Amino acid sequence: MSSLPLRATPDFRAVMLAVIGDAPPSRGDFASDLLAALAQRPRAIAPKHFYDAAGSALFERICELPEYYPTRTELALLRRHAREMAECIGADAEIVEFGAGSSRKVRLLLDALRTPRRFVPIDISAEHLHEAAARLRADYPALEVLPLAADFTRRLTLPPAAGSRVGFFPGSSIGNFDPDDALAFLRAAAAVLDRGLLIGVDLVKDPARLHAAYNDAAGVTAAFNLNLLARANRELGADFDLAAFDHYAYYDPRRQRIEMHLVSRRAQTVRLCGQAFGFDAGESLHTENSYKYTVEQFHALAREAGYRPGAVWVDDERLFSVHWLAL
Ligand code: AVJ
Repeated sequence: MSSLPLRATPDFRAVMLAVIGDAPPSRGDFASDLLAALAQRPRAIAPKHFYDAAGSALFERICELPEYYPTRTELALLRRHAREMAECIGADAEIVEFGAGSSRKVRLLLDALRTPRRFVPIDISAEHLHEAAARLRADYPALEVLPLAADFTRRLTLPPAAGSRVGFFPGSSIGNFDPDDALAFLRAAAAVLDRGLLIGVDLVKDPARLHAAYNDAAGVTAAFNLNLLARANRELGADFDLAAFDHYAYYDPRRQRIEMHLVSRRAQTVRLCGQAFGFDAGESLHTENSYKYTVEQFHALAREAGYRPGAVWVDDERLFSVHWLAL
């Protein structure tokens, strides 16, 4: 067993879930994180809690939006350069995907790889994960697929590798981590990987373009953000009035990050798990950061984490990058 000690707190249940790979991370995590988020100032909660079944479905819709360029740009890079990427990954690899979601992107890699030994998709959304794994098994009957329902931001235990282990972390989900946590994640991943990591990273660009990507005209990103409160109502019996909160997302060029918030439209009191929480008018719950990097900044971070940056693929508009980080 190799383990990825991202947080010092040993969490027996999370470890067992990761080993069994067959149960959702506990609803208790959401309850305790939301209670803690509401008790602190400023209020903030980790974006991983967006991804219940409804949130995962909303995220899939975000990926199709005309304003949301990352998914289609990264897919085009994977399509265009799959052979070079497969060359970096090498033969007989075990691909471990962090936050696999629909597992759509990895198909482009699998099609280009020589004798991939096993695919290990890890996702916090168990239902979503197992549906995607079943579809993959049907389409790749020769491939062993070992889904793990787990929260890879907490701690991760992997079964013994079936081949030379390579990480796949597309979508710029690394952008959800503060730079310190991104470094810790990259280091922890390096400890469980053999050959390296293929990772998608969103690039610094025109703030107006970034703003539009997180403020789409159809309101899907707003629904995705507000689903956090809907989830609390569904799962925890909270009484959030969704019409009393606004989706607010903006780019902070100094910190090179999008911030997403849920802002209270008026003074109100919300009940959750037998406790009452007051919101002032304009008070926010910070729900997500999405950091953007230049290629040079990301290379520096990767080097600090112990990787040797290799090839980097960037689209013509320089919107998005995919990096091979060798070990
Ligand atoms: C999945 C974290 C990469 O930051 O762009 C999309 C999530 N949030 N729209 C991102 C997200 C709002 C997404 N990541």
